[in-house]
Amino acid sequence: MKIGITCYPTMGGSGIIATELGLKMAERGHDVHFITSNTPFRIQFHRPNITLHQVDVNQYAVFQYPPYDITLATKIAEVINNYDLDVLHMHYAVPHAICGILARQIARRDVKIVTTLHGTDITVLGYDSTLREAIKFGIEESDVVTSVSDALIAETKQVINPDKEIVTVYNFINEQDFETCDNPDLKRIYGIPDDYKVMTHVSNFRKVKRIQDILQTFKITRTALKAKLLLIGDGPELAKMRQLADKLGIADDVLFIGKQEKVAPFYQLSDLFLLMSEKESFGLVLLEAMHCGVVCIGTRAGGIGEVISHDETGLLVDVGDTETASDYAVKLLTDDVYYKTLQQNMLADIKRRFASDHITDQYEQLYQELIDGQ
Ligand code: GMT
Repeated sequence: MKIGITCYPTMGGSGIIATELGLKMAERGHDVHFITSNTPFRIQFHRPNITLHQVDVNQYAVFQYPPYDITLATKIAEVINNYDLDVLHMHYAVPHAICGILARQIARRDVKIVTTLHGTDITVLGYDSTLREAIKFGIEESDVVTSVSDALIAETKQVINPDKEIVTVYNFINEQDFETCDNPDLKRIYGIPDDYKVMTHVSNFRKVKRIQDILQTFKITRTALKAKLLLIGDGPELAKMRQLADKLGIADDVLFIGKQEKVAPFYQLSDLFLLMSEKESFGLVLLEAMHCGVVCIGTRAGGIGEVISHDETGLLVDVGDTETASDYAVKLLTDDVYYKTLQQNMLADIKRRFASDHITDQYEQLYQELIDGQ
């Protein structure tokens, strides 16, 4: 198959999924074309059946805003025609699905469009009346629409109500990048004493991640045991959260690590991972942490409850419930038998439900059925 992929190529979960899926498809012998504003950050070396097409948006005085969407659609149309694409896989309904639909019209070719909903296009933009109809159009005009969780499908129906069936295809990770192993050296490099437990969070520090709840949970947990909190990533809330760590009197035990290209070593030195978001369609970081053997506490928001089964493969709390989160943290970090039970269940469960080959099979079948006209 000849597959075109458009995503935001920076370090977000949607860009990671789009890139890893493209790499898996290329491994299976398909021709993969990334049509993006930058090289997807996980593609660091050349592979024969992957072609990168960069979208350069020119700025002209006549435009108040650079026309990214139209330039992208034009580029996609060019790639459709030059490489005779069979399928376009667009990540995000706006703008990418709409750019794909426009590109198909510009190219005047019957290329099939698969759109994956990742969350923000529904859970944030879907509530914006200036975009809702465009999102609906992008969904309805795609040939197949997938969502990264059942919860996101439910919210899409409630907010957008499109006349379109949406199927859940869960996220996956490249297993080789997230192996379970100890990393005592890194613990030492960061000055973390051996007898300290390590709690970790990774995100883009958007408001929806509720980093304040992670700090609060840590503050309570820390009264019961020796622990450090690693906060990895950068984003709009970072400066405020540094101030909050000071205000809560926990700054000495909170390490703001910043944005990291390779996060696996940080999971490998962690004992617990926290994701306390108020909106989260899936939570790819949970899968990453779990693969490295770290048991997670998440909120009952969006699709987190589809990744973690409460009291079986991890623990869930209501959004904002930092008291229960810290009770759970103390239990996990002091009861080794309980920790190991959840860890074993978790490792078996993710292998069964989120294996990269299993998820790639599902996308490959969707592409093939579209091409075969089923
Ligand atoms: O979480 C973010 O803010 C980044 C965002 C993105 O565009 O990459 O992540 C979304 O897509 C990921 C991949 O499907 C999901 O794992 C994240 O849960 C989802 N984020 C939200 O729903 C807030």
